[in-house]
Amino acid sequence: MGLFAFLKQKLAGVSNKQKDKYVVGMAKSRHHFADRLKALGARYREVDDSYFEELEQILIEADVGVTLALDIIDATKKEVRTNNITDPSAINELLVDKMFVGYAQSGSGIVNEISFKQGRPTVLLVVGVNGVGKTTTIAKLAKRYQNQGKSVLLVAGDTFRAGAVEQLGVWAKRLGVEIVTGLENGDPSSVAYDGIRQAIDKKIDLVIVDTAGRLQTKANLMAELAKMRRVISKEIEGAPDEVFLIIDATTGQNGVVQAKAFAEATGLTGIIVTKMDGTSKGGIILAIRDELGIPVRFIGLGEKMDDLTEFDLDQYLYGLCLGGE
Ligand SMILES: Nc1nc2c(ncn2[C@@H]2O[C@H](COP(=O)(O)OP(=O)(O)OP(=O)(O)O)[C@@H](O)[C@H]2O)c(=O)[nH]1
Ligand SMILES: [Mg+2]
Repeated sequence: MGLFAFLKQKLAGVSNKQKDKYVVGMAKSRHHFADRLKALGARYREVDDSYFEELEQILIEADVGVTLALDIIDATKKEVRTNNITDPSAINELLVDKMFVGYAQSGSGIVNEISFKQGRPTVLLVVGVNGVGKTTTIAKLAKRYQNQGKSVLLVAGDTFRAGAVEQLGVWAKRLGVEIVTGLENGDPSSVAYDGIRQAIDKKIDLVIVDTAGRLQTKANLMAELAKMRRVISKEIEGAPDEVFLIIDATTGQNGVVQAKAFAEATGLTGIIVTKMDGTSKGGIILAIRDELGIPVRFIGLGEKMDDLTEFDLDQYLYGLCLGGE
């Protein structure tokens, strides 16, 4: 069975509401990627070198990363030669298959949901460059775990940007969760400390620590994150249990550069890719997996509270390649 038929069959049991999240959210990426693949297949009767060059271009423009694009093309070419395939539409399917084989192998066994610690608060630290969607994603996560019956406390660790504390405060109020704030321009580590102490006292299940956006090249700001981490681990051994990097899908390959720097400074247990709905370059997820090996745990597919969903490779593929069919 071909990959497309396989995917359709595999997702038959997934609710339309869930599938639609990917189908709607990834429309831009799909138009850019799947529609171009189809058009390419229609233009060529038989494949030749220029066909593969165009194929490579489509992959690179979908932001899967140059190294991965070349690997995928090589693997596809090999199989085309070995099996004497000449029909371009069969090759498209083969290409998509090759794109995902690597991800499926390296990504198996990953649990997306936060795993909760018993008998103490579970701590999640959220980091990333400016404006990527950290605070919004924190609100979305708070809602998700609140719905699962967990008590949540938010820590307003962005003491730097004017209005940041209020922004988180509005979400806390709307969701009805607790929030711990500090002084504007105060030390974010001391707010983190206060938050953790309160969470322990109140036996909170999940503490989510917001942080100010920072460029990964600013050494002093990266050191500040490392300090927050240390302060948290002094209060709760082993915490933070999760450190999520938020990457804006529209930033493309720079997201990979950001991830490398943040991983070095704070360690990362997961990545959330936001604004997938606003980009035509949905291949970024594959580039992240290929170059970093850090799991993408959730993706943001819109600005609303429910527009955060667990990352699922099959549904992602469906949204990227098939959803409109
Ligand atoms: N379309 C879309 N917009 C999003 C998504 N996630 C966040 N946004 C928007 O991105 C903008 C920035 O979001 P914030 O949550 O303030 O980003 P931040 O990383 O906390 O920003 P700083 O604290 O200033 O670094 C807001 O307008 C959000 O509504 C998403 O998945 N899709
Ligand atoms: Mg913020």
